[in-house]
Amino acid sequence: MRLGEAHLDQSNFMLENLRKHIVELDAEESRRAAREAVDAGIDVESILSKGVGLALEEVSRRYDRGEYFLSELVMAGEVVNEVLTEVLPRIKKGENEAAVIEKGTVVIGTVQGDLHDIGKNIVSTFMSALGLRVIDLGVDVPPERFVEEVRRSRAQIMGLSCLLTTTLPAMKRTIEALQESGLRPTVKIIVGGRPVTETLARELGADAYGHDAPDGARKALKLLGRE
Ligand code: B12
Repeated sequence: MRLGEAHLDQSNFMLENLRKHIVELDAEESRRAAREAVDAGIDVESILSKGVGLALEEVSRRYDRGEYFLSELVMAGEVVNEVLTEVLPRIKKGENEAAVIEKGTVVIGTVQGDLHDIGKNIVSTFMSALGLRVIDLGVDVPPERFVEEVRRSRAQIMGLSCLLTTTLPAMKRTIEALQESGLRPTVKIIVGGRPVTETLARELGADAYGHDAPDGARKALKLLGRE
């Protein structure tokens, strides 16, 4: 086996280990596995997509099959938040250290009625790492709160996250509220989250769709004309 292959093998093993601990809802072991992966030099994007993302897909399948219940979903969220405390600070200190100049302001949040924030938090971190000033309004954010903060901060971008199909209408209402406020011509809108697609984003009246955090952060820069 060549050196490169051995390294790849070790990376795959570490990511598999991380997935296993997350799916088993073991916070301590998950956190340890995440730290080991970061220390071994596995890039953050891989840890998030092949580790955290795939593990949560498995948790979701078990929930769909009735093997996991809401309490397990809650625990999975908590375990992943633990993992993220190991992983996300490395993005800020990592390759993007030079990008501290603020290139624009983004007001981001999870729309009204929706409490999912893991994905949104990762997107915020990637956007900050690319030099954007990010104002995170949290979860269950009413349309008028988005509008108020966009006006106050003079943000150029509004970012909306939504994980439930039932809260897609809240995403629409938020975009409409921005239109009604008269601010829409000066503010670009980027949307994302599990039920959102490129087509849906267009239908909702957004300017861009990000399928994951790196994509969302890159598209935000593009909206500002600063690729
Ligand atoms: C963890 C979890 C929870 C946790 C959330 C904890 C937290 N702090 O976020 C808790 C327990 C609170 C929860 C509750 C519920 N959940 Co839940 N949950 C999940 C689970 C397992 C993981 C979500 C997640 O964090 N994914 C990982 C992140 C990294 O991915 P992501 O969010 O998609 O984000 C990425 C992209 O989408 C994108 N992105 C996201 N937002 C944005 C925004 C922008 C601007 C951009 C550019 C990109 C972007 O980038 C992110 C990073 O790469 C999913 C299943 C799944 N696989 O998604 C179910 C899931 C979303 N939940 C579901 C359900 C049904 C619920 C409940 C209704 C359950 C209940 N019976 O009460 C409640 C609803 C509560 C509420 N009002 O919101 C369903 C939704 C089904 C549907 N069709 O709508 C899912 C799909 C599970 C399932 N298989 O049924 N949940």
